[in-house]
Amino acid sequence: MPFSVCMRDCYDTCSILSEFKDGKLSVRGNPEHLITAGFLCPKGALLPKWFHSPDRLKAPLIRTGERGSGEFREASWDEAINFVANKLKETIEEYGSESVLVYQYAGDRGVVNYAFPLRLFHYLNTAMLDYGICDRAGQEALKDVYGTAIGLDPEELKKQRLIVYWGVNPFWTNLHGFMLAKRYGLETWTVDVVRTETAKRSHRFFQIRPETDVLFALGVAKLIIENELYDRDFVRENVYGFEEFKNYVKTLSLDYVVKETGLSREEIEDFAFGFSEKRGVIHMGYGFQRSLSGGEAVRAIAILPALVGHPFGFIYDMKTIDKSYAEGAFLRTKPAKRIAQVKLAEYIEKGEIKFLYIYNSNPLASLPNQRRLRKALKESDVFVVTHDIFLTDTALYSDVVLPANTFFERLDIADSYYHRYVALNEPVARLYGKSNSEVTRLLAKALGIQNPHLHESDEEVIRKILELNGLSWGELKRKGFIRVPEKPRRWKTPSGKIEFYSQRAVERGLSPFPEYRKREGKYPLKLLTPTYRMTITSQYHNTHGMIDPNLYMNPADAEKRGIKDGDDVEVFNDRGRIKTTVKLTEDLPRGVVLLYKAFWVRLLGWNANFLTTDETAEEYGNASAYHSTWVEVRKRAQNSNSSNSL
Ligand SMILES: Nc1nc2c(c(=O)[nH]1)N[C@H]1C(S)=C(S)[C@@H](COP(=O)(O)OP(=O)(O)OC[C@H]3O[C@@H](n4cnc5c(=O)[nH]c(N)nc54)[C@H](O)[C@@H]3O)O[C@H]1N2
Ligand SMILES: Nc1nc2c(c(=O)[nH]1)N[C@H]1C(S)=C(S)[C@@H](COP(=O)(O)OP(=O)(O)OC[C@H]3O[C@@H](n4cnc5c(=O)[nH]c(N)nc54)[C@H](O)[C@@H]3O)O[C@H]1N2
Ligand SMILES: [Mo]
Repeated sequence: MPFSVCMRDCYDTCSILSEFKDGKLSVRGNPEHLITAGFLCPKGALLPKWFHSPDRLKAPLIRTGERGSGEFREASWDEAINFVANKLKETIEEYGSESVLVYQYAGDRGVVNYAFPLRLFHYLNTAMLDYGICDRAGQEALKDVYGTAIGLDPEELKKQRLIVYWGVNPFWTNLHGFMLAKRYGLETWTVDVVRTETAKRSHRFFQIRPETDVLFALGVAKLIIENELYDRDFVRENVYGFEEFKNYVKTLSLDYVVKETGLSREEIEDFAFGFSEKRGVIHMGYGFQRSLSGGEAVRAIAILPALVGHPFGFIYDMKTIDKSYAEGAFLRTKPAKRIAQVKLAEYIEKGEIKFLYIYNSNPLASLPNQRRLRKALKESDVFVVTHDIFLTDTALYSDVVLPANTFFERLDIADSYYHRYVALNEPVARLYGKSNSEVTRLLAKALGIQNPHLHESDEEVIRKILELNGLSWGELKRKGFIRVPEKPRRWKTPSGKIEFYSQRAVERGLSPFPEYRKREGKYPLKLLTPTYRMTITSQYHNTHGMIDPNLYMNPADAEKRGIKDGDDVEVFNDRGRIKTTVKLTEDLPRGVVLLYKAFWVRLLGWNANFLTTDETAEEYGNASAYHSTWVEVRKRAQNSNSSNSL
């Protein structure tokens, strides 16, 4: 039975046993893989439906109508590739290589499939993306404190008693991780604004007001320090700036923490006493740091596990192998112009991008401030190529659309940003489209590029990467996965210690200690747009249709506005206006409303990103700030059939 890997942008990176029989694909979780543990999540179980979807693109498309109109004609691969290659050449001749941008992200995590096309763009010295959409603020913040964002190996949880899920919803986003912690018998606590499915399955739930996590963490640190509950020996030897930090939290008023966070004094004390007694570890999510306060929050929370004596007592990111060979930055002869991902619309508006090559991503669903982005694309002369499995919103706005295949149709390997396994993905069947690396090789050929790195086969790249990392191809083929052992490591900060006083933050003009800034918007309600259980960002909406377009709201906020459960409402701010129905729930605190993130606009008529802000956290690498969005909601007359005005 061939081995597959679920290549979705997900913590779990599951090993799958696949079978293709009588023209039908079936899948099951690999029982030998510690994390996958023989079961798939509800989305994973639906992978055959995705693979067999009648919507899959079968032939390349060339735009014939206005951009966004959906008018295309079919073309042969030869014609489409030559068209793209000629346009690429012309753009570089006329505007220079930096006017070309390759935009890719979370579609497929295969080592080759994710990175190989970048070789072409490095070779051509084009502009490259400065990733900021997902986990960037936390990456920078953890570098400030630990010099790295790579934390605990989840298998180490076996030796722990308590895990705190802070701003993460693993029952939906990291199901196998959540089940692992339960299997290991850990006590689980959740810190979230929303009473999520994870919160409901946790031993304790701390319901915090949005963007006040910095204060909660500092309040907990103050109690741990002032009650002498911290690990003195560990702190003395391994922490830089402890005394200064102690003086900093001395001035913090716990009454103020209570007032801002919405947590009671008892809850803050319970957290401090319980966390230090049980020497807790913390899984910090990607979700909660996507706000203007996210970076400071991660810096503050990151201090807590160190106080109780953990050298790397957090879960955030994992890097087990060096994959840089696949990307081939060595092919560049000039340093890259970097374009902040969340600022794509701004660069298009300024006319700095003339050729946009998009793969593995659906920015016309996933980027914030959609109206601005769509307008910029419509009004500019940028030439857009999208390589995708489906006719996404992004594909609709493109000049050329190239059909991609799925990971069931090619060879690849994948690592995980959560656990330490590298897994093998073998081809199972072949239906339609071409892989990202196949298209790259075709483009290189059409451009007359002879450099051998642009013509290497997938297997050659994989074998080279395994060799560079000291891993065995034979073992991988036999078992379907390899555990990459962890090497001893130290903190990569300027002091070589865990920095409670961050020198790196000071260099970026930030305070040496995490700081709280109260944030309010022009509109009264905070809009959260977290992940949805049955989709991966925008994926699967078109293939199994299980989405939830409701606006969730606290009954008290609804009552003030004369809104009842099930009413039609309008949600709006300066950026956009969407129409949907409301569901009332006590799972949300007052002042907070929720829409799930990034469904297909083509299918729904709108998505949450028509409302979200494209402001970025500048000191944190221009990280996205989706959750720093405010809106107002009003009731709509029943049966008003006016459509969404996007
Ligand atoms: N409002 C709001 N918006 C958000 C977020 C949020 O929390 N709130 N979260 C953000 C986060 S964390 C992320 S990571 C981004 C993700 O944003 P995107 O990177 O845009 O992710 P997806 O929507 O999954 O789109 C991936 C696309 O890749 C395609 N694809 C899949 N496999 C392949 C392949 O092998 N080859 C090619 N060429 N294409 C393939 C899929 O069909 C899909 O259209 O969204 C962000 N958007
Ligand atoms: N089912 C499913 N799984 C996924 C994805 C998906 O789309 N669907 N996407 C994948 C991707 S790209 C990513 S990045 C990860 C994201 O994984 P998670 O981080 O688990 O997901 P999110 O839902 O974005 O955010 C988690 C929580 O942050 C909370 N939150 C928001 N603001 C605050 C705040 O100020 N403070 C606190 N404490 N909490 C806050 C939200 O209420 C939400 O419950 O999941 C991956 N896995
Ligand atoms: Mo993400």
